[in-house]
Amino acid sequence: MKLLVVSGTYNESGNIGEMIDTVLSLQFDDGTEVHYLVVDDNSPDGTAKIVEQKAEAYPKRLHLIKRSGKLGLGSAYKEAFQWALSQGYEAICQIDADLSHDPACIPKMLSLLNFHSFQGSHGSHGSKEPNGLKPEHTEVVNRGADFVIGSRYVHGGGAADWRRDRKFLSLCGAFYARLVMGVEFKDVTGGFNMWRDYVLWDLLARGIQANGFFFQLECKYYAYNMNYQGTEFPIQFAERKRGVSKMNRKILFEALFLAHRVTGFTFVKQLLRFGCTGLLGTLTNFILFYLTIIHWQVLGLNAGAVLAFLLSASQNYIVNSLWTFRTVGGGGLTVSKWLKFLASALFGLGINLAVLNALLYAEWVTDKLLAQCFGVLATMSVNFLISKYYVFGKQREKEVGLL
Ligand SMILES: Nc1nc2c(ncn2[C@@H]2O[C@H](COP(=O)(O)OP(=O)(O)OP(=O)(O)O)[C@@H](O)[C@H]2O)c(=O)[nH]1
Ligand SMILES: [Mg+2]
Repeated sequence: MKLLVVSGTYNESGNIGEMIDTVLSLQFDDGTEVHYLVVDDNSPDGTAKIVEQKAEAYPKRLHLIKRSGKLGLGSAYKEAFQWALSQGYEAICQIDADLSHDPACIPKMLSLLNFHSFQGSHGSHGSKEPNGLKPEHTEVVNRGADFVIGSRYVHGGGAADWRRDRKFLSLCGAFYARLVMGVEFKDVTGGFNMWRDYVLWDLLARGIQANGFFFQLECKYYAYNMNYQGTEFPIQFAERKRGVSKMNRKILFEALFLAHRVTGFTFVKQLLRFGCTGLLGTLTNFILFYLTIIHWQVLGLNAGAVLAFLLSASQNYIVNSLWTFRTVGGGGLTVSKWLKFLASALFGLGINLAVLNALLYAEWVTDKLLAQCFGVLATMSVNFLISKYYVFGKQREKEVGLL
């Protein structure tokens, strides 16, 4: 196996020397040959110079791409991936150059990868050749993972020296990305990942839009939706000791938006449709309530209310199934999903009552109508999530163009 470790660098002169020595002295049981590629964006602190000096100590194993200016980590990786594929590397490992990721994990991550060559596209996308490069895949065998994610949030992983607020923010970010993008990995924002070459062929052919921090999420999202097998390997993330972080608030807010854009705003569209369906259901409920109890007087108060609830919730189930959560190849109407939906509606009613009473009891809100607004909001949010992820299943939403 030919392995290329890749780092983007911007002002990492305090770290890059140690990174190079550590990566290039890694030992592999299976005789894997490891090379290291640094993509430097004309760092003012002379990072590239250090790499050039080191190159003499590691002939043909240390590579450098020098770019004209700070073009973003994502764009650096895109260039690195193209170069790696053109050189015939079979496994490519992304790692930050600030010593936050421990290179000692690389051999273990590599052992989780699928070692067999692979022909053509694995998923729903054609394996077009990025920029005229030619893949030489021979066999169709798949054992082990197609990509490995260095994960802080699986058992054994962590970020011990992170401040509590940073940890909280990162966890929220990971949760948000999972929620919106529907990718079943615990750590989607991390930058320590390993890929088999054929996955990168497909990713580059598909086209990755992000040039910055969001690149990490976008790659995982597409690879997941192409049905490639990803696995998480526990890593300990260490706070950088030297150099300055390039992370800032703008990048974070941008990522919040990009998570939606990359999925074709599916989450927002579903939320809006769920809301409209709920309003329609409420109207049905009122009409039934009025007809059976007040107009025709065929049912008592409770019986009428229960019937109105059952019929309007069933209507919601049908509309949500055929419209809100209509997914590619999605399952259609079934009794079991209908029962699950009714149960979640009942659960929602419980939440509504709990929030309403808690707010009034604690006197956080004195106006009953306002308290009920919060109650309905909480109910809708919970019901939406239960519907999306439980009742209608964890469908892999086939990216943009779903709705
Ligand atoms: N080539 C290139 N590399 C970059 C760029 N921005 C960041 N990097 C590198 O990407 C890696 C991760 O960046 P960091 O600044 O450490 O970002 P972070 O890990 O999210 O944040 P901290 O660990 O808190 O610093 C490091 O190796 C950086 O040098 C860029 O614009 N171009
Ligand atoms: Mg870092």
